Amino acid sequence: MTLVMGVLNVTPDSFSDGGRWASTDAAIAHAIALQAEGADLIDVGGESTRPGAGRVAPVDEQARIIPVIEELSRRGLMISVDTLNSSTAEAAAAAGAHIINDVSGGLADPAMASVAAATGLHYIAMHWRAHAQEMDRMTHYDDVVVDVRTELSARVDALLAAGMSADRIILDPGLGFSKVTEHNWEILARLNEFDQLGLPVMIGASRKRFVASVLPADAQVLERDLPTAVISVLAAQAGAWAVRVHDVAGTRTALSVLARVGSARMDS
Ligand code: PMM
Repeated sequence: MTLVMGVLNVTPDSFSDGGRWASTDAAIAHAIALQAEGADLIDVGGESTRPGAGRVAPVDEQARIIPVIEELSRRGLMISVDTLNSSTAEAAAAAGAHIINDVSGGLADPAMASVAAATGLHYIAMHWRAHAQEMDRMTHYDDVVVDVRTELSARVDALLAAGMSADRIILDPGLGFSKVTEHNWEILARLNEFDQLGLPVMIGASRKRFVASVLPADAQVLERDLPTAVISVLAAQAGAWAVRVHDVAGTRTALSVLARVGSARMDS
């Protein structure tokens, strides 16, 4: 069963929810609502990674997210921490996070691999080439799936060398990160080719720009939730470990269709 990871961006500048959850109490309330809608995991982030976004100092990032993680952990929610910084990963682990979600796969902070290994937590390594300011200039691939796979494999080697056990690593091809629209669709079309790496794979398509390529030009960001839910079903069908989404309720409904068809197939 594919897990549903609900996005909780505790940032004033997140592109898709306008920073509505920027205060601690509002963030906690939103996380609890996401859990009630069926999120298996809450992904708590304090630094926006949208194209062009500036960096946030780790101390500010931690001020935003650590109180949220402490409270959610106290309430028994499963939490991943979306961070590029080893100091934040370490603080989040101490605050009760269960998974480190590093969109740079350890490239942004040279200390991340060893710090993450020492926490003993699971670690999501996403495909990444550069920070948000530069990533749209780094979109050359000979074959996007082969190249992303090769670059992820190098990250796995670095994580293993830093002492992380393979059974704690989850991979993510990084839709929208240093990818033009067609790259993202091609990765989705060929998701099964990531099976060769022998590790769980998760997908984050939610509300990204490439998703809008199936919508009218004047569509609003929230209209991306329907195509996102379809992508989540396709990813689940391809065996994805998890999907990272803003619209948890819609994703749950979409995945229920897949589950019903699957059980009807087994019964027949
Ligand atoms: N995308 C964003 C942030 N974190 N983490 C993983 N593992 N995979 C993703 O695709 C991913 C991520 C950017 O989206 P947001 O700004 O809506 O949070």
